[in-house]
Amino acid sequence: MHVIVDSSPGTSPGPELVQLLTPEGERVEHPEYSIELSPQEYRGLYRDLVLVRRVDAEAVALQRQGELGIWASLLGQEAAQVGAGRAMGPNDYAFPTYREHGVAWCRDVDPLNLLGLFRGVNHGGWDPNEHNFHLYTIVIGAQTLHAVGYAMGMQRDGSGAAVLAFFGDGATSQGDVNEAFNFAGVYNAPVVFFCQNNQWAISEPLERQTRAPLYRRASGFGFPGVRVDGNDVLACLAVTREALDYAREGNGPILIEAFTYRMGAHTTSDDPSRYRLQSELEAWKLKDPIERYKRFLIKNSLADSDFFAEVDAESERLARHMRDGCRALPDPEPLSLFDHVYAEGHPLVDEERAQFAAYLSADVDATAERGEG
Ligand SMILES: Cc1ncc(C[n+]2csc(CCOP(=O)(O)OP(=O)(O)O)c2C)c(N)n1
Repeated sequence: MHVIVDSSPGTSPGPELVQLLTPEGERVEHPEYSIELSPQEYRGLYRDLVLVRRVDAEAVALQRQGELGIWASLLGQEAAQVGAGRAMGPNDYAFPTYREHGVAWCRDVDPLNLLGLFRGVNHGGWDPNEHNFHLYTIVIGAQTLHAVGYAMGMQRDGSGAAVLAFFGDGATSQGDVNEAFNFAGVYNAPVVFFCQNNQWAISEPLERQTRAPLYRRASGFGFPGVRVDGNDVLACLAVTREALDYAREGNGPILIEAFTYRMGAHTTSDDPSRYRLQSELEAWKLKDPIERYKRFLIKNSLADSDFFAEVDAESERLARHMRDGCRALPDPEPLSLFDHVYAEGHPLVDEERAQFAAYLSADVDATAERGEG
């Protein structure tokens, strides 16, 4: 028997990696992907990257001060998220995990909403349909199924738009993600699967998830896959734009693997020094998505010191907005728990709401009787 085994574990980027910017900020050409933006658009991407990193840093600090229960940092993944987020058209719809703060930014979700979720005072607080950005999903991989179902609905409605489904490398081991791939392929759903391969699923390294590069998983389900440098915002934008066009034109799903690195802890409850070497982080710091893009802008005279100073000032204003706004977030009204369970209400939920309201008022009376009110 002649057996061909591809045992490449998929842990090194390889020649298939789509790149338009080297880690030194040199613009390079790619035979299949190109990008040409106006100077203002080039500067806009830098602004996004810096402000998104600031949102993240400020949230980590707020968690350390006891203002948030937990936070999942996106440090290192800014380019993947801004590139993908800015590739979306107004009618496209995104399904995030719990780490897509950069995509939320691109969909005009106020970062205070994200803080509310991690503070435990709301479920996200934004209207998904207003931003075409679904609520965060903590259950690993589940949102890929929601995304495919939504895409199938859009297909039937003839909306002409596409869905962008986010997930991590660890999620590719979930049944849900593989079921989503299969349904999307079989029904030719207009969905772009965007996997941020940040090399770690909490403490599990990529080599525990797959023997083959993740982008190649798509071929087994009958659709194309592409691997992009996830720390190169221009490549992520170019590849995602083209993938969304491909899906909108009725060609079916496509998988993008954005090869990147989670530079921070999994969440503020995690200590990565217990399972990975500092030298690995140091190597990835040299590929920092913001530093490389800043070098590109300077080398090509696309931005001057006034521009960088203005972005820094804006970053300070945003940080103040987050600090002040977070502490001022109101506690939720207990009965709001029963809102939005069903689109048009349900007798069982109404009954539960009435029971809980009775319980709350009984509790208040008992407290008053004990003279503690
Ligand atoms: C169904 C399910 N199983 C386990 C968990 C616990 N869990 C939370 S994050 C995580 C790792 C996810 O890794 P990955 O998909 O690579 O995404 P990343 O966190 O690196 O962005 C796990 C196992 C969960 N939230 N949901």
